[in-house]
Amino acid sequence: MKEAAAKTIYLKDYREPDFQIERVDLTFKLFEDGTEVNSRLKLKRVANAQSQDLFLNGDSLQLKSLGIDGRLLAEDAYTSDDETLTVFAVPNEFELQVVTWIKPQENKRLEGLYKSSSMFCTQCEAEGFRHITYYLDRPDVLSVFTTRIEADKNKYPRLLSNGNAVDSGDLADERHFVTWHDPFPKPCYLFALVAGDLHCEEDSFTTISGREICLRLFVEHKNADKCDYAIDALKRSMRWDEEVYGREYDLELFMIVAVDDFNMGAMENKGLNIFNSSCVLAKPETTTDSAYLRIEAIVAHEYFHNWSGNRVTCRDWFQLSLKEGFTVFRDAEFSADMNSPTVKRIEDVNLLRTAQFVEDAGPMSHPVRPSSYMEISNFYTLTVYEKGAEVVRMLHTFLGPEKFREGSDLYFERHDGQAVTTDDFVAAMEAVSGRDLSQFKRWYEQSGTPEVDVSADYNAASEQFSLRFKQSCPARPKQELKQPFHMPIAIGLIDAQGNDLTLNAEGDTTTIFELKEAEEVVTFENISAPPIPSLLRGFSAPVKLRYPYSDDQLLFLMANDSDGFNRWDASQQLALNVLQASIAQVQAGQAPVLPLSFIEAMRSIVSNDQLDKAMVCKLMSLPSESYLVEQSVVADVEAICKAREAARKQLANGLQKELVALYELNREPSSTPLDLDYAAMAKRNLKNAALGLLMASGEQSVIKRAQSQFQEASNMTDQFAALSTLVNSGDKIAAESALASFYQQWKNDAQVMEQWFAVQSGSASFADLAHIEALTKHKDFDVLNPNKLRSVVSVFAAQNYRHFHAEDGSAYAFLADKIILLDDQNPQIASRLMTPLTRWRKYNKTRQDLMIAQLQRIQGKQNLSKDVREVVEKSLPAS
Ligand code: B3K
Ligand code: ZN
Repeated sequence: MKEAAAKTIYLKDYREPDFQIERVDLTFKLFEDGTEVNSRLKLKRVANAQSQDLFLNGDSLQLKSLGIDGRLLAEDAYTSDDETLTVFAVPNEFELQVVTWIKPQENKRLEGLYKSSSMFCTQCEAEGFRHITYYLDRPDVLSVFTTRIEADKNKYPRLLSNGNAVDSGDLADERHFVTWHDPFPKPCYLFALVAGDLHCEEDSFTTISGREICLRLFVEHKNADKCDYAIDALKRSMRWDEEVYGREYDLELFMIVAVDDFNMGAMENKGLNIFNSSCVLAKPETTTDSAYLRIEAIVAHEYFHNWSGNRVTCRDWFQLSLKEGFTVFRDAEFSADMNSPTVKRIEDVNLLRTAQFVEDAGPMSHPVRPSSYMEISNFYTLTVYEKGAEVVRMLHTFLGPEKFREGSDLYFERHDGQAVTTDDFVAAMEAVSGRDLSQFKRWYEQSGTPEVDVSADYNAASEQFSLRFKQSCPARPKQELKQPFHMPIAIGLIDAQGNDLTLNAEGDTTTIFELKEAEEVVTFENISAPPIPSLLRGFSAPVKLRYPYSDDQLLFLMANDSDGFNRWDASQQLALNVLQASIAQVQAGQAPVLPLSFIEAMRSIVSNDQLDKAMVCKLMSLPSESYLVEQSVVADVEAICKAREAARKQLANGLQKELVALYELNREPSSTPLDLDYAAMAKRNLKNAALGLLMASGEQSVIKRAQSQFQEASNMTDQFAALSTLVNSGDKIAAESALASFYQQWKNDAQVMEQWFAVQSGSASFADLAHIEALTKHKDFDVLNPNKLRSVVSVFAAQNYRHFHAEDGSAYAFLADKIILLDDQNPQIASRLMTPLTRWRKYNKTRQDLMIAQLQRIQGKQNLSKDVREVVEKSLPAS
């Protein structure tokens, strides 16, 4: 892709395709020096076509021959450049035969067909198929695919593609073939191919209507013992989608393949999901509880796409949130049902606040349905995914579960086999509910995080309690003026004894107020004494809500709110107030001191054995550095790190007795077999949180405790928590010895090694830039493997604030070096690495200048990919 050709694509320019492809027949001949792709497309011109010519997308392809209806085309019948093949004056209906030659072995972009370890695999979303053959590479062209794969029989005994295997056999020269047919019309971004020598773990699932589905998980032979959990999670997902959404699986076979080199988590190709190994492989000795939960969620997410994404797909890539926002909402509800709804909600909101709000306040800010892009890969964002899921959640809140289900049934029924828009999704919800959701649709169109200021007024004489809401939304790039949003605000009122007031005749204690105007008042009648409002329960809208709670009121909410999410939110608000005061103390040159009332509040949390253990973990964890940065106008990195460390130390000292008790109470003998039940996970989590906090005291006794846990652990959760505690202990010798022994034990396990890299890179007390540089030269590091790159470089930039933001700018230059290096090889990953540099506005002038200088250096690179170029251009200050 040449620089000069990069241009902006606009939603307003959307036009239907001139041709549809009724059938695709592909033959892949896989060889060690390249692959021949033979494609036969049955094309039909649509009624209102605008051109006599056919334009097909293609990128880095070597065209070997081109024919129409069996006749080879003369050279003047077509033309091709870097991105398009134009065939002149084609008939209305015809078969196009294209033969291309590609080099998967040299493909480091991990897009199109490429090799990972010894296997061939594909990644086609969003626009990878054009790296395989010439095609109408757009999601609104749906076709029925038949795929024949030919390869060496010994090296590639497994040949997989979408749908069902319909033919297979031997060929000359020790080669063989398998032919696959997928009866469901699909866009080419859902195409997949895998060829390799793989172990197959097989199981089955009986659908609600009694059909037997064959489930197969393919992994490298060395990972044969890491399959069970994902298969189990898949079966749970299949059942849940039947029960909660009435969605049954449609093919006879569902396959997942694990690959080591993958740009993101996983991909929902029809009938043949391809997963990053780290998001599917698991066994107790190597997998932490949080990884188990992540695997469960991702397996479910990709499976759910079979309906929300595959059966009903997107008309164009501006509609990406149609499938992603909806599917994230679906997987979040699934995880909530499988585990703890409150804890899941807390984690999702935390991600939204610490990362999506930041994205929405930065230079890459865009609406859930963007209106333009240069490179669509840059729009697989937290806004499209997570904020998109919040938008679906708000629809769910407005309609209630029954109407929402009716709406989703109608959406699937109306649009099965179609490529549609977010408007179509909302229209289905309008149709079943009779609601007018036109104002609501602003959530898809307007970028930025809305802000809601609330004030209260109590009138004793009339026994009325009023809440005044004012909403606004900051101007964002290309979005100056904002119209008010239509948002659900879940409200409860709590009396002085901590009881919820009944708010209506039905006896509800939470009411949904629908805020629509810029300013509105809601009044509650018959309120005999001033209550404390509990606002935005369950985080009912993705906004920044402000209410002038006193610290005492926050303590009261922490103890009494019947909404678990808001109890946590009150704790976070309180901790934030306390930390902000500590930051100010550091800035004033004083030693930061926590108020006694805060230490006491934490004491009552850690010693409360009535609370859900997972909730205790959440309530006792301080806001992260990233959240403190997000909350600052200009983030003072040193002060934030110092204040947070000092707070942890004071808590560790002040609560030592309780934390030791908590640790002991939640220990299990190491011979106990790993229980993956949520309560058991919460218990381990709480024990390890206690250990981690205790370590902030720096005492030798805690190091000893962590060392024995490290040695005795029989599962990765406990071993890794101990390792992390030691790495962050500040005791270099203890840290290094644990890391060395962990390395010896796990150096042959790629997933564990990623963790080993990450625990170092994220630790400010252990790893400075020199250490990070050494890690990038480690023999187990591979800059072209996205997992390894993320576990060192991204973790360093996102978590190791102190060293990444070193005031000499050395780490900014280090990051820029990596971006420049990767830009030619894997532009999607290079572009993802840009994120920390786009945040320069949050820092002081010295750092701003240093970050901008690196952005300029990146901008100056020859042949910059359009992925990185888009981010650089949008991030640099207007000159
Ligand atoms: N749909 C894929 C993401 C593809 C990203 C392409 N750059 C995974 C998912 O969201 O399920
Ligand atoms: Zn998805």
